[in-house]
Amino acid sequence: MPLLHANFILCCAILFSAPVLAQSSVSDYLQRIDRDGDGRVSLGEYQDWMRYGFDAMDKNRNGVLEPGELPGGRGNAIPLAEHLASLEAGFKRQDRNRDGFLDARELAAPPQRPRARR
Ligand SMILES: [Ca+2]
Ligand SMILES: [Ca+2]
Repeated sequence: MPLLHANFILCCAILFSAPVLAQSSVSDYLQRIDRDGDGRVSLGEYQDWMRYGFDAMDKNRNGVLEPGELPGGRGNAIPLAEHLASLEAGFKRQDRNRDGFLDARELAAPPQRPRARR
């Protein structure tokens, strides 16, 4: 994964995780992501929520973040599929008990650091 992409994901993670730092708002935050209202966040719900950042940056709506659309105006292009794969990796890191869902406690945890690249 290109370093810039990792930074971009981290920025998104920090941006979107900021509201959960206040413990009292965790349930509100979960409810906003939890589309089907089962009290936990599935991978699909997580990706739908987190891709807002991608969509907001994808000015020409072609499903790819080109260098000109990236912070700083340079870097490697990021296809949506690659972004979703990165979100999935992040989701799995947050899913501490590996049940395939994020509960309020897992959602409130600070973003986990990506594992060192091989
Ligand atoms: Ca759900
Ligand atoms: Ca879980």
